[in-house]
This record gives sequence, structure tokens and C-alpha cells, in this order.
Amino acid sequence: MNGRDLVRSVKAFGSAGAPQGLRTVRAAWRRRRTDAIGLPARGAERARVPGQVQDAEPAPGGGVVRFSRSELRIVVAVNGAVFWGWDGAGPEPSYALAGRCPEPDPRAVLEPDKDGGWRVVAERATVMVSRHGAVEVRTPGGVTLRRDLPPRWWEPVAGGEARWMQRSEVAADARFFGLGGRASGPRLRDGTYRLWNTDPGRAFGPGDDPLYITMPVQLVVADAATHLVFHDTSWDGTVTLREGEEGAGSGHDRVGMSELRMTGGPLRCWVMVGTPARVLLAWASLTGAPALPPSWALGHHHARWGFGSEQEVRRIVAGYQERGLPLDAVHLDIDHYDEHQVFTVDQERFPKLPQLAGELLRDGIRLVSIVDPAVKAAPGNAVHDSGTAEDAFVRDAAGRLVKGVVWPGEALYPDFTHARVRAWWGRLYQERLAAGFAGFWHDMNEPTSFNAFGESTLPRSARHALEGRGGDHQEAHNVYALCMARAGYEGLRELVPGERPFLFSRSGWAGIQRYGGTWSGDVATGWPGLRASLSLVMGLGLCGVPYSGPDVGGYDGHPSPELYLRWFQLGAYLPLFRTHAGLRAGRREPWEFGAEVLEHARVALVERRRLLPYFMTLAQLARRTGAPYVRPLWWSVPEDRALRDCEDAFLLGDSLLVAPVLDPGSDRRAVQLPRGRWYDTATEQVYEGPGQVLVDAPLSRIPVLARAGAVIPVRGDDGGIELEVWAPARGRSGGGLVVRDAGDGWDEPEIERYVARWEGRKLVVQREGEDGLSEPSHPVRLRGPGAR
Ligand code: MIG
Repeated sequence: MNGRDLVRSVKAFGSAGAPQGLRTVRAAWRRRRTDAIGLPARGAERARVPGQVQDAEPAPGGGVVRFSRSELRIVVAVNGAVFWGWDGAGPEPSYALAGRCPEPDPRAVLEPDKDGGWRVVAERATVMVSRHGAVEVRTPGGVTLRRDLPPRWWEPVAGGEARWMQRSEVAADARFFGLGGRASGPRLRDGTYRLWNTDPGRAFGPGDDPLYITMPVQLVVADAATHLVFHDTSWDGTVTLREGEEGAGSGHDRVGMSELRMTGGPLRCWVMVGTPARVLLAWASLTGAPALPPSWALGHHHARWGFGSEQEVRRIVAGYQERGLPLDAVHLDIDHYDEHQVFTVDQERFPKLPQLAGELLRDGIRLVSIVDPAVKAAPGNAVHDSGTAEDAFVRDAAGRLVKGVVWPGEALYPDFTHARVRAWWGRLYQERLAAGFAGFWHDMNEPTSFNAFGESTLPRSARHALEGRGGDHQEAHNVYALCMARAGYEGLRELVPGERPFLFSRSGWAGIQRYGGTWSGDVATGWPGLRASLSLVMGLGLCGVPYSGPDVGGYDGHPSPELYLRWFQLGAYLPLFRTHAGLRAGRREPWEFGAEVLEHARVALVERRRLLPYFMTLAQLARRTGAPYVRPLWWSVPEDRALRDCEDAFLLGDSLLVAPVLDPGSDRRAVQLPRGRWYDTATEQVYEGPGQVLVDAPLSRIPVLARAGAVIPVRGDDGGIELEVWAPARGRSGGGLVVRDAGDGWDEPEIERYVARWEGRKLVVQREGEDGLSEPSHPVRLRGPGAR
């Protein structure tokens, strides 16, 4: 079967021709056969718990507590994060860590506790270990945030990887977030969430789980403190969550519960305690600062699967230009490949790609290319041949190449867990650069194979290098896309040292932010899909991945004009603002939905362009602090219960509150406001928080509120920065940061700090520097009634 046939016959890989039942049986059989050879049966198992405490041995930052059947290593690191690992597990090796494990904090010491237990007291958390191996994390004030019961292992009697289970209790008021990109969040309700990156094979909605990016990362928000816990294990597993319940009146509290079951890998975790901002800062210092996108990547992107030719790309670009609609990037999907083979161009339909790229660039528009990992299994194809020469492709336990089926037909999978393979792959981007591409869109990297093995990925017995340690797909699967992103990112850094790479990836794992962002995958067109796409962006942000966004309009089908517009209006305030859809879906250009939608979409596009300096500031702050651009309303007040449960609005940085319309037929919506004064940015109407208010949401716009006192960098008519200053309430002051765009290279831009305050009846805006206050470096525009 070649790629063109596939496109014709496969809508999604769930409908490849044969009846579903029969195909599943056949595929399951094939997989069993493959894994039967490569994976020995587990056979009988023995259960184990740590047993009684024996003794302990201090070491820098903590020490080792020995139990009769296991030992626990605890290290408090200098960034305030606490590590512990059972059975002697240490923090390294790890695919999540940005570099070496941070140094131990010498001030943290292991000391005996009551009842035969031990404890480590650190600046931000105390870790108590009971004599049976329960591990408790407390705030410095002594409030319990999390209590891990003694873990349990099941070991195959004949030897091999142990399965394990870790049950934890959290406060009755705690709420769970994170676990990667989840369609039903951002608040993770009671249920079981799987940790296995998965292409659902069709457009997904809120009920679909897992999706492309899973991570054993939980952010737990409770009155006493917020904590992030990361179980650094890439194996398949599940997390079962049950929120607690606070006793009303004299009733008893019921604690919240999280139960992690893993099919293998080390039982080790990191815990970070503090405010949400502190926790994300510690997380970024552990797993790496989010890559800073080039400024153009913060603009508007337009994609579709099936532009099909250079003429069509030109027609779309002209459509934007004739209507005066801002456009910053055009993405080419797999239909521009030759026979769906990655790192090739169909010369018939895209004969002069470099020339097209040059023309677009003169108008400030970049070309972005999709990059699929699987390589057509066809000798004579250059990528196949150079990969073969490098011995780059995944093999099975018997040493045979593992073949999957993807768009080019039978295909091989580079083993990105090998440094040499990553280096080879990274060099291939040279072909893309020569073709004129400026950015990269990694797809199908869960990795996906069309049902060739019963699940839509490689057989679990497939072998991987795992940086020389050796192992199989059970361990490598979840980090496959992370390693592919590393390959692309490092390759681009070598090929174009002067420019920040732009890449975003469908799949990923903890640490993917070091290399780029992501997008929501094939979100189903419909109002539930719109809601799911916001859930993914917020949830990923809380896992340390700040740059993402949905397929505006949804991936499949035909959105109604209203749905398209509401999605467009939301997308305009998300880090990745991209219209995109699948091969058979309806069009997604803003002018395809009637004159009214076009006018409103234009307003959203123009506003996005005006806000670019603010987006650049947020990108810079994300890199420096780990704080996502898109934040839940409770970001700086996690103890506010009403905000903690609010999922349909978000803060964009510190200054703006965005309340998208997520339901049809609305022209007003309720907004839960954090404390303080807020202005409707369209009408300047004043609202006072905390509390719920009703705000106008006509078809022409979604409500965007500015925090009183905010100083927001925006693009003025001449292209320079202006400061939009929203009047603080009388007697109060405000301020804001501006991080200027220093080009698309590596220069460190200056951070400008502004304060806004009343001097009598006059609103004064000044720049704060080391030697006092000075005139602002940009023109100031005062906003809010009574400000001028
Ligand atoms: O099997 O490249 O999520 O964005 O348009 C589908 C074609 C493969 C899935 C991606 C989607 C992309 C599509 N791809």
C-alpha cells in the first residue's frame, strides 16, 4: 500500500477497509506474536512492601533510610525540590531533567523522628518517613500536604521488571491538575488517567483519554499550599484520582486520594512545595526553561492538510493580504511530501518551494513544515539509506527491523533514544531549511503506527538504545517524542546557530518545553472540542509546557460560523494561534464563514497583533520563571475556592483575564473575578472582584478584562511599543513588566519595570531602575474612566 492509496482509503486509521472486529483480531494476533518472542511471560509474582525500618545514614541533602526489604534515598536539592527514590533509585539517569541533577542542599539533614521514623527538614517542606515506609510532606508550618503510604511491588519470581503501586492521600480540599494534556480538565475529576502517549486515531473530545501527551506530573492545589509531584518513570501506568470532601459543620473530612500504578521503572519522585508560581519555577529549574519562540511564532499561523499545491498556498496568502488580515506563518502538511516521505518535496505540485518561501518572507510570513518520524521502508530513498547506514532504526529482540504502517506505507522508526541517531536526524533538517522552511511541526511521534501491532504504536518488545543502557519500548515509548524534539532542536541549533529554533510537537513528556511547544492534536469540531482545547492548554501550562494552542475551528468536519468565530476569538489569546484542519474537513479561512464572521475575526487578528509585545513579554517570563502565559484564575490566590473550581476563563499573564464563550447562542457570560478592580477592555466598564459578574459577550468579541493598575506593552500604529496603562483604583498603584523583543537570536533583552500610581488627580507612569524612577521608554496611553 502506498501513501496515496492510504489517503484515499483511510479517513482515520480506525477505518482502513477491513471490518473493525476482524482487523482488531488480526492486529492483536500480530502484536501477540511479536511480543511473545521479545517479551518473556511474567509468570508468578511475589508482592513486597518496604517492611520495618532498620537504620539510616545521612548524606548531603538528606540520606538513606533502610528498611528490611527496601531502602529509601532522600535528597533535598538547592532549588528547594525534594527527591526520594525507593530500592536505591537516584535522580539520574532521567529524560526529564534538563541537565545533571541539581546539587543537594547542605542545610537539609536527616534526623531521627518519633516512633522510630526519620525526617528531613528543609526550607520549604519537611519530609517525614514512618517506620513502615510511609512518606509525608508537610509545610514548614507542619500541615500535611501529601502522605504516601508504603509502596508495594510485584516482582516476577523468575526475575524482571517489578510492577508497583503508590497510594497517596492529599488534603480534603485539594484539587488535582496536570498529568499532561487532558481533554476533560483542567481540574482532574475522579477517575483513572492512563500514562501512555496515544494517538486516539480520530478527532477527540472531552471524553477521550489518554491523548498524545501524558506525564506523571500532578499539580495539587490546597489551602495549605500547592505542590507538584513528578514520578520520574516513563513506563505505562495509570493514575486514579479521587477528590476529598470537607465535612460540613461537624462532619468529618474525607481526604483526597491518588493511586499510581506503574508497569515498571524506578519508583522515584520529586516534590515541590509553595505557591503555584514558586512550584513552577522549581519545576522549570529542574526540567529546563521553556524554549523562547521566535517573535513571528507568536503571531497568527494558518495550516491545513491538503493545500496540495503552491498555487493554493499563494491563493490563501493573497486571501489574507487582500482583506488586510495579519498572517505570520503558513504550515505545510504531509501532502507536500513526495509519496508522504519525510524530508522530501513533491516536485510536481511544489516545484519552487524556496522561491515561494522567499516571496512569503518578504511579506513577513514564514513557512513551517510538518515532520513525521517514520521513514518509508524503501531502499533508494535517501532518508532510508542514510538512516540504514547509521543503523538508526528500531529493531526487535531478534535484531530485525520493526516495520509499522504510516502515511508512506511500510515504515521504519528512528531510535531517538540514541545520541548518534539524534545527530543524524538533526542534520536532515538542512533539507528543510534549503527548501525555505523556518519552523517545524512534529507529528505522529507517539509514535503512531496504523494498527500494525494491535495498539497504534510499536510493539512493546521493540528495542531501544536508551542512551546505551538498552531497553524496550515499554520504557522508551513515552519519551520517544521528547527525544525526537531534542534531535530536531539540537540539529537546528547547529544548522542555524544565530536563530532560536521554532518547533512544536504533538507528543511529548516532562521536559518537552526545553525544545518547544505543542498543540492540541486532532480536536473534534464541536462545542465540547472547544472546551477541551482550552483544558489542554491550561493543563499543559501547569505541567511546565507554556506554549500550545488548538486547531482553531476544530480538526474535522464543518464548524458553524458561530463556533468557528468563538474558537478563533479564544485562539487569539492562546500562545499558539493557528487555524488548521484535516484533509476532509471544511475550510478554515476567516472569509469562508460570511461577512460578519470575517469582520469579527479581523478584530481578533488585529488585536492579537497589537498584543504581540505583551505575548513576547509573557514568553520571556515563561523562560525565566516557568510561569505559563495562560494561567488558571487561582494562580496567585490558590486558596480562593470559587476560583479553584473555575475552568472556563483564564489569566493571560498578570494583566488580562480572558473569558471565552464556550457555549452557543450566548451574548453574555458569567465571570468569576479575582479580587480587585477589572475593566472590560472593549467598553471600559468597571467591575469589582472578588465575585461573579455578568459581562457582555456579543458575537463581535469575547470578554477580556484588564486588571486595574496593569501596564501592558502593545504595538502602536507605527510598529513601536506603547504602554497601555489601566488606571489603578484611587489610592492604589499598579505596574507591569516589559521584556522587549531582541530579535530572533539569542541576545538577552532588558527587563523594564513600570509603576503606575496616582499623584493627586493625575495618573503617573514611571520606569523603575537601579537608580530610581525615570520617564517611561515608550509612549503611554491611559485607559479606564477618569484616567485621562
Ligand atoms: O494521521 O499530517 O494531528 O494535525 O494534519 C493524521 C496529517 C496525521 C495528524 C495531525 C494533524 C495533521 C495530520 N496528522
